[in-house]
Amino acid sequence: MAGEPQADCLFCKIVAGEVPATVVRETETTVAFRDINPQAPTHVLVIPKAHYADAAALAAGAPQLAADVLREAGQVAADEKAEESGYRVVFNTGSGAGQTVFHAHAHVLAGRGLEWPPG
Ligand code: DGP
Repeated sequence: MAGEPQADCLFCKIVAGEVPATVVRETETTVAFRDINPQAPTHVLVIPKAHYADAAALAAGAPQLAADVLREAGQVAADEKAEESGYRVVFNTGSGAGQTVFHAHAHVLAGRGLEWPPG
């Protein structure tokens, strides 16, 4: 069922504390933790605690939760002092766009120059 934890989902396991992660922020509905393979000096993932496969499913199924994730992405950027220099929030959606973990997550990237268009 939409939003229910999935036994085979890595990020559900992080939410449950079954897989360790370097958590930088947590709310009632979201967790933010450092990416295991950082692509920038700041690379934090913000996830909803509830399981939705990707950003589109999250936005369609739980719009307030999608807003919570976006708000927390902004808070991570503020905590990392990235507001002035700028930062990027990315939702890879679908394997063709590079999504490898099918639990919705926002990448918050900062701390270096970020090219546009992205690769
Ligand atoms: P994506 O490719 O957009 O699905 O991003 C998945 C990200 O998750 C990727 O940047 C690497 C990160 N990741 C994968 N496994 C783990 C893990 O066990 N712990 C943490 N902290 N990050 C992980």
